[in-house]
Amino acid sequence: MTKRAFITGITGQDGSYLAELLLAKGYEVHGLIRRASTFNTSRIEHLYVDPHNPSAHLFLYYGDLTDGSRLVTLMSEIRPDEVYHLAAQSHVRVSFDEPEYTADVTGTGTIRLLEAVRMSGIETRFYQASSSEQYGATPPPQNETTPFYPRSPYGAAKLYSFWITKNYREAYGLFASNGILFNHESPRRGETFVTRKITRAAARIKAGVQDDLYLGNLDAIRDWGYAAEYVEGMWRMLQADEPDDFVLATGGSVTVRDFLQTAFDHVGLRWEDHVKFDQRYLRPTEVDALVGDASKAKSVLGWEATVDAQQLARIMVDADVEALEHDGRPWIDKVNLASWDTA
Ligand code: NAP
Ligand code: G4F
Repeated sequence: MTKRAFITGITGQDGSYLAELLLAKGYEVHGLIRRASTFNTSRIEHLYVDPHNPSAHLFLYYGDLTDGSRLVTLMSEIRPDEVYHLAAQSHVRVSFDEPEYTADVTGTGTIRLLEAVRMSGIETRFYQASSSEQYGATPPPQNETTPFYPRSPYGAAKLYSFWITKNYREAYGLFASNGILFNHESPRRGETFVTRKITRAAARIKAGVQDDLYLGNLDAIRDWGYAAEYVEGMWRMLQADEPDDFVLATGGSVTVRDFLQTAFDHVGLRWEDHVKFDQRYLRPTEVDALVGDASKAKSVLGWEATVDAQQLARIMVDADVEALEHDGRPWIDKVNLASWDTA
């Protein structure tokens, strides 16, 4: 029997890797996309086959986490075996600018989807994309028993989603698991998250199409892993015997400054010659240090990260260098990134 998966956030970094993984495993993949005036499907273009073609296994549907009745319709019609809930307003700095919207999408959006599952009466397994941001001010190392102390509207919204997912597990017997994922990155990472901002800038400065890189707090510590590995962990959570909550992390502890050093070294540049401070990238409350302990995922799911932050930085810089070389547009695209990146 072909398994059917439904992915919210399929156009995002993780959604694209997960869709790739599930298609490779023989799943039929159904994804929620937002209507936009420009195409927002670039991360999954390589997977798309015209649905009129019998070989098509990927199907896309317009919808939005703010539209509960649409979610009910989709759950009733698609009747997925597995639901991967990845969609969110996922940018921490932006959540301070748009706290109410972030609560609606990143928090309430989850209850809309859980209710859609419940109201449609389907038998399905549910994955919630929970976050290490939920630990916030609680010092590392962090694992499944560490108390949460969110430090942003995003972290607080994710905390709601975490608990409501657990509540549906306990109240209705839904097979619902939280993946508490530490930062994971890739060449597909959104351009305003710090790792991608750095690797893209390193490539552009090396190519002579950018001079400076404006950043905020360089002292923050993160546990950066490779997104392609983390989606395997999500899938394993839904194949487990019991629903549960799992941390996925590398266990590594790296500052933003360390990541800068590795990325710029890789293209033979000194970051100190190009990086400037801009306070607009500071957050009203910062999360100083996130370092995960993923030993439960290793023992129960057999999942372990293999790519560390240094390897990841080099993978991402190489991809950004290659993208510049093949795109052909950097010469007409000479912009100062700080002029549009307010996140
Ligand atoms: P991402 O690249 O920002 O992708 C977010 C996805 O959500 C996109 O597909 C986006 O659609 C969609 N989306 C946003 N608002 C929506 C709405 N109102 N209705 C429907 N879809 C909406 O995020 P990611 O890095 O892949 O992360 C995936 C999930 O894991 C997120 O929930 C994130 O908060 C969580 N998480 C991420 C990390 C990490 O380090 N990456 C760590 C822990 C948890 P568009 O393409 O149209 O914008
Ligand atoms: O790359 P970031 O924006 O990621 P952050 O805030 O850790 O959030 C990411 O990871 C979470 C998991 O812990 C996810 F839940 C969330 O969805 C997202 O994927 O910032 C990382 C660090 C922060 O301490 C920030 O203050 O980098 C610091 N930073 C310094 N300069 C900057 C910048 N961050 C951004 N985005 N832009 C800067 O210029």
